[in-house]
Amino acid sequence: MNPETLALIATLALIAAPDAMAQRDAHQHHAAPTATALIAGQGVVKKIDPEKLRLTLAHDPIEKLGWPAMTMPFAVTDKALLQGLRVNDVVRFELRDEQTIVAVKVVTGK
Ligand SMILES: [Cu+2]
Repeated sequence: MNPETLALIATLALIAAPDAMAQRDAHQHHAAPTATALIAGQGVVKKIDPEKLRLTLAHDPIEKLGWPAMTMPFAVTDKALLQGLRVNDVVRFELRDEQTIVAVKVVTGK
């Protein structure tokens, strides 16, 4: 190997090293959203309150949260999520931060 090649390899190593660190950083950043990942659940609509942006559900157990089945009010991020819902509809929903519904879908209705 001639000195020029060695110099090139040394330069490449210097360029590559910070890059590898940046990749590790990126992975740490990827880990953060896991804490706020959405949690899916299923339940029956008990009460709809568009004024207060609230939806009361009798939800099935939510294993990820260690919750038993219960009836409780949830906040909804948008009034539009409540449109078309009726009491006794069976819905699937997605929760953010354990109390805020960000998505609702009717599975069956009566
Ligand atoms: Cu609950």
